[in-house]
Amino acid sequence: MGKTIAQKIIAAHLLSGDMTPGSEAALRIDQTLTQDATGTMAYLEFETMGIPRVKTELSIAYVDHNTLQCGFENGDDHRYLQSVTAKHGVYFSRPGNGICHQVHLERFGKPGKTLIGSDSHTPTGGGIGMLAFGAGGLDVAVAMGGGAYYITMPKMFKVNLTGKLRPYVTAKDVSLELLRILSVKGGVGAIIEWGGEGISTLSVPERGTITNMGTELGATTSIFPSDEITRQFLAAQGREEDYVPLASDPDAEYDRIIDIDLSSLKPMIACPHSPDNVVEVASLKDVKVDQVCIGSCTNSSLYDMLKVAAMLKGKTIHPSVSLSVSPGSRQVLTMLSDCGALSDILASGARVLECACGPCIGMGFSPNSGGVSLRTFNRNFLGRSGTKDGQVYLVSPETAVASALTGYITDPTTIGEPLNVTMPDKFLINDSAVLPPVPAEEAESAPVLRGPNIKEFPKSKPFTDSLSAELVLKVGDNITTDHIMPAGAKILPYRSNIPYMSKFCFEVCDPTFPDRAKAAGDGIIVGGSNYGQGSSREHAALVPMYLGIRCVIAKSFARIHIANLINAGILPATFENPEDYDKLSQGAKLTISDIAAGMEAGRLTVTDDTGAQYQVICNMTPRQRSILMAGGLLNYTKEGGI
Ligand code: MIC
Ligand code: SF4
Repeated sequence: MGKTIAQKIIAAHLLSGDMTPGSEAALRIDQTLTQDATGTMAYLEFETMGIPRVKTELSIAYVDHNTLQCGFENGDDHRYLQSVTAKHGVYFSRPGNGICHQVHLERFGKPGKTLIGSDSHTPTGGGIGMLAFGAGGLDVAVAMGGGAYYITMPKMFKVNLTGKLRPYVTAKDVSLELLRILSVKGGVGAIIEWGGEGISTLSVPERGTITNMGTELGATTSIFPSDEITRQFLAAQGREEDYVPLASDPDAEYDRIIDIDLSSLKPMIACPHSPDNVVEVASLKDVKVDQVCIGSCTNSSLYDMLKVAAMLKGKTIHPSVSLSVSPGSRQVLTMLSDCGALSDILASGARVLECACGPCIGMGFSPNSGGVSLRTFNRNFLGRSGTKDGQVYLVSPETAVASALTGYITDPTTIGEPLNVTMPDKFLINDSAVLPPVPAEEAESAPVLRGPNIKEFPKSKPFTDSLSAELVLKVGDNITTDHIMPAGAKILPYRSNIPYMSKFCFEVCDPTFPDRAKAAGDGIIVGGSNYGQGSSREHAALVPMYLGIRCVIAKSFARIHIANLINAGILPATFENPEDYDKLSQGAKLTISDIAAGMEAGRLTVTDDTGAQYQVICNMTPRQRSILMAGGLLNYTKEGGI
């Protein structure tokens, strides 16, 4: 049987395990990336491992999330990151150089290579034919140290594209259409490969938009072939030598094939508060808009920005709309400026923000109370914008500009002549904001600069054979990591300070949770399906662990979050009978006995204070069981586990 693209890359990087769906495969990782909000923790973990120099082909740390610097915290973290990376052989992309995924696509991504990143949108690299996974910081630290990255072998889905996008219909609309078809759970346990004759009409940045949003489907990752379009992009970035062709075999088999005809697509929009709440833009034409934000790792490429500039040229935005534009990288911003397009954006009345995540993660530009905000981003979870009752919609840059001009949600296909924007033959290359590490011979004496914001990594407890704990919180379906551990300007600066962050854990669902969890001692959380979707932030596991949570029982889990729970020493289990979810009430005292034997059998019995019993499933590999029994990956690693 022939192989899919992902299967070929996995086969070439397989260290142990096998490639049957559902079994555990250990992969050799060629490249790692971190961003600052998850990176401080990842490098603290790397330091604890005591490995002097990274063992990957390339490891790089980006600073793109926490760039506001409202107090000493961000600045201190940046200095820590710059110094710790220099010492250990990691490149450092300075604040302002751009959003990790955009810069990585431009300057470092290589077809056929494996990449893990401490950010859930790392699969953006699939746009250039990389097999790229989002992971928790600890998994990235282990990979930097030369350890394997473990995945549960996914199923293979193929999206077959035919036709060609009509003017003003975009790659973002393709992503939103797939979210409408599959939902935020539809990609769980699968790698999504994009193919069909339609892909030859999509540039690398457009492919990056699509692989970026595969994360919102819950997919393990997404990938495009590496073809002539990829070669041209790499050549324009001055690195044609990184090109290798990659395609699936003609007889490769897929578990599911989805056909999308690009020519028949319409502009789509995701309504509050979930990326899969998708309808046609035209159906919302009477909705008044307060704010429009263009940027994020989904839609901040030069190609996107040139289209935005062309649509804004000679026009003024509607007086009741506030428009922000955040170019994805310094390369994008400089090229916009050199060709005059930046002036067209500025002249329209837009506010140009730094090349960073910015409003996407609630770092400034929060909407007004109850405000309608159209964003070209990938997530519109409740409260993420920083305004609790903000109404955030996800759209393409074209829909964003059309709406900023009219003041109402506007289908861009109704507003003008087709745009004539093309990709440049040569990008402007200036990597001066990427600092190389110090040479190995100077590393030992290189200082690591730690400010007071860097607090100790919290300690987790090993499991004994039985656990008695209170069910401290019961939540519903699709709980995101933004519910568990919110981000935003108020909390993000404390990503290296777990005790402080813990005050905000589950703030959106129940602000009394931190105090109640602490008072309970050992605690259990019960969740619905797709618990922990969204971000890769391991804080959504480390903080509950710090607050005493020992086990989460849910109907199902998101991929990265379940790995983070295990790494933090929290036992994840699923209901054998999903109806049992309704029988458990918050406040119940639960006992789980025979933990070691139950884990080995993959099934545990939970008894509540009335004596009623519930079966829960915990299918784990021997490695995962040992990590849990040791109380988390760091303890396990210290005990010699890798
Ligand atoms: C996000 O988009 O939610 C983030 C912020 O980039 C996160 C990482 C984090 O929480 O630091 C992600 O997607 O993994
Ligand atoms: Fe940054 Fe937003 Fe992308 Fe996350 S989704 S990496 S916050 S731009």
